[in-house]
Formats: sequence, C-alpha cells, structure tokens
Amino acid sequence: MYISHLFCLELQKPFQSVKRGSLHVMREMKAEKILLLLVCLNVVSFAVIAGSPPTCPADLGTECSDSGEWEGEFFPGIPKIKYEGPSSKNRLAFKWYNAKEEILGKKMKDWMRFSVAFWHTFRGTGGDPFGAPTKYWPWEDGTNSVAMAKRRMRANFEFINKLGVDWWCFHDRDIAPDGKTLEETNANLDEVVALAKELQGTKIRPLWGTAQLFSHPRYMHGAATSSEVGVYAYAAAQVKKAIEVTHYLGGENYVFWGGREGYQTLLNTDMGRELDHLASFLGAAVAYKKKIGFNGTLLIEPKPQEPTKHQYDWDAATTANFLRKYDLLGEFKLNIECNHATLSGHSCHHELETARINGLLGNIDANTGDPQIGWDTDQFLTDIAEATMVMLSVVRNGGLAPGGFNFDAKLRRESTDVEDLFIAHISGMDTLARGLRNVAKLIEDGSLAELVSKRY
Ligand SMILES: [Mn+2]
Repeated sequence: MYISHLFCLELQKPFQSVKRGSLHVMREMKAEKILLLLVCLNVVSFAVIAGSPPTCPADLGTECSDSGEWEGEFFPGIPKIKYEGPSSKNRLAFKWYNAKEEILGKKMKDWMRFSVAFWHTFRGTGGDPFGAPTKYWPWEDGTNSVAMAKRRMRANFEFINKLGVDWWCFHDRDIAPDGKTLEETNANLDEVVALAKELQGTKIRPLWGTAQLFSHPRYMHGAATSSEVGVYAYAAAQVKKAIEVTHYLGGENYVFWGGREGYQTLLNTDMGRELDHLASFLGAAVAYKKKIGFNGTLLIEPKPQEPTKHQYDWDAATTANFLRKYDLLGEFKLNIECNHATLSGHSCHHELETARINGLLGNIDANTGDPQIGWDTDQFLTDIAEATMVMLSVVRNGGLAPGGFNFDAKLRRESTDVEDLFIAHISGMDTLARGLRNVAKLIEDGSLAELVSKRY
C-alpha cells in the first residue's frame, strides 16, 4: 500500500511541473491525471481489501501508537462482561445469554460454543471497495511486523477473556505476516503461534484454524483449482502448515473456504479437471491430518459467488454431492455461513437443514446479510426470528460440538469505537441465546412437532 501511494505521488509530479503547456496538452494532461488518480484509488482499494495493514497515522487526526512495548490493558474501563438479565440497560452486559444456565438439558455455553473471529475483530479496518480504512485501533503501530502481530494477539486474548468465550478462529496470514520465502513465512507464524499458545492458558482453544488462500496475487486463479501447478503446491504447503499449527494450539476443527476456487468464465476453464484437482487436494489434507494425529473435524464452507463469478462450493447440497462423488463424505462436514446461504438464494435455515439431514452440520459462521444489499456484508446476526430458526436446526442436530458458532461478522465502516467490538459481540450472543430460549418454548409446547406429525 505504501508503494502504491509513492507510485501515485511520483506519477503526479510531471503534471504539476507543466505550467505553460498549450490548452490541448493541458486537457490531455488533465484527463491523464484523472485517469491516474482513478487508477491509484483502485490500486489503494485493492490493497485494502487484500488485507494490508491500516495506514498510520490516519488523516482523521489520530496518532499511531509507537512501535515499542505496549503497556497496560487494550480495553481499559471495559469489565468482564456479565449476565444481568432482560431488564438491564447496561450495554456491556448480557441480557439473554447466561452461560451456565441449563436449557433443554445443556448449559447455554455448551449449545453455543461461541468463537471470536480474529480477522474481522483484529484485522478489520472498515475499508471497503469505495474507501480507505476508518478504524485505527489504539494498539496498532501502522506496520505488519511480527512484533505488531504479537501485540495484536495479546489484545485478542484480553478481548476473549473479557467477553467470556472459550474459542477463537484464525487464518494463518491474519495472525502473522508473510515473509520473503515460505520458510520465513512459517517462522513468523511459529513465533506468533507460540505466544498464542501461552496466552490461551488452559481454557481457550481455536474452534478452528484455516489457511488464507485468496488474498495473495499468486492465488488469482484459485489455489487447489489454479491452472498453475506451482501455485497448487504452494497452497498445499500452506495448508500443511496451517493444519500443524491448528493441531499444536489444540484446535477442534479445520476449515476450507475456497476463496477463489471457482471460475470467471467456462470458456477458458476445464471445470471437471479443476474439481478433480480440488478433490485430490482435500484428499491429501485428510491423509496428512491422520499422519500427524490431528483428530479435529475438517469443514468445508459453501459460498455461491464472490469473489469469483461461480464458486465450486456453491451451497450445502452442491458441496455434499462433490464430497459424495469423490468418496470424501466420511471425512468432511460443513461450516454453514448464514450470509453465504442468502447469497445462494436460500435461507440460513434451509442450508442448516440440508447439512443436518445429510449428517454434515459441523459448524456455523454466525452472521447475516442485508436483504437490500446483494453482497456478503458479514453483519452480526440480530434478527430474533432468524436466530430462532437457526437454533431449531442446532437443537435438532443435538448441538454442534466439536463445532460451534464463529462470529464471522464485522463492525460497520462507521463504527469506530473500541467499545463497539464488545457491543457487537454481545448483541450477536444475546440474539442467538434468545433464539435458543424460543426453541425451548416451541419444543416444550409441542405444537410445532404435533403440526408436522399430523401433516404426514
Ligand atoms: Mn461472509
């Protein structure tokens, strides 16, 4: 991103020095400058989406922290979040989620198994395709150094402890920076993971880990479905390492989200061959998992499109058929994301039920989209009716363990206070808790089951 900025500034210089050109030349230069600015803006936006660190200092008057040791709390003044019940007006308290309360024979926390998503919570910048980052958390120093990654990891565990959850999820590249070589990249990851292991203590574990196989330019044609064998091999090496660190941290699952496993046009794509490649890639992951004794569940996360026009893991039914064709059904389950469900034209409830009746419901990425916006907005789920349907599937499934609910959800661009991270998670947890309480009433009342049985 810095390089892009410098490039743009450099290119603007010649225009600024032309002061007495003919009108024609001036017009041409103006057009050039506008084009250049647009190109620069696009370059910058792309870098933002690709997960670059936020620029610092921001033009909002905020100052970066220095790059020295961080002292004290990351969330000062925010207490450990407690349950205060529905009449509480405290924004930093649970109204419906009471971790140890028993509902339908199980503690709420065991139904839920809530997890914080590192990428949205600690790498989310508020940047979108139309604008630069808006969030500059006080602990960020504007770099993507290993030291910064470790400081961010400390913030992650203070957040998790104060929120009172036991799980977290991560991509390899979100928690540690890329190096110049695979070896250097892996060494960076090892250094950050060693600290994470220490900070986890005896109670906190990864709900799942995953490899980030979509933001680096090498993955522009996909990873396991890339037409370049070198890219396929690099992705395999990256997944191998990501499974190892997930295992080392005591993770209970490992997720495959095919970020760019899909196509832009069938005219240049051998779809059958790409699907064969994807299946052998996943088969190799199964073999390696067994070789190192990792007993976690492997999960595939369906999504119909975005960033590619068509993603191979379109929805639960498509993915189940893929697994069936390649004889991988016994080795994988599904991670259903509610926002992906609606992008594929289904409801979240439909996707959960499709996974459940096929014995494939493994985990839920708890978020929601917006009915008026056609893309993946990754909002916290706050619709009680939707949460009730989601929990109905979870209860019928007997729970999600060893999976759980991962908050694959982010603050809105306009939400820039540190406290907002807590308020958003509390609202997501309370909404699902309310859904569970509603399901308990529906089941205890018996009328829903009676209605269905009468129909048949
Ligand atoms: Mn999403």
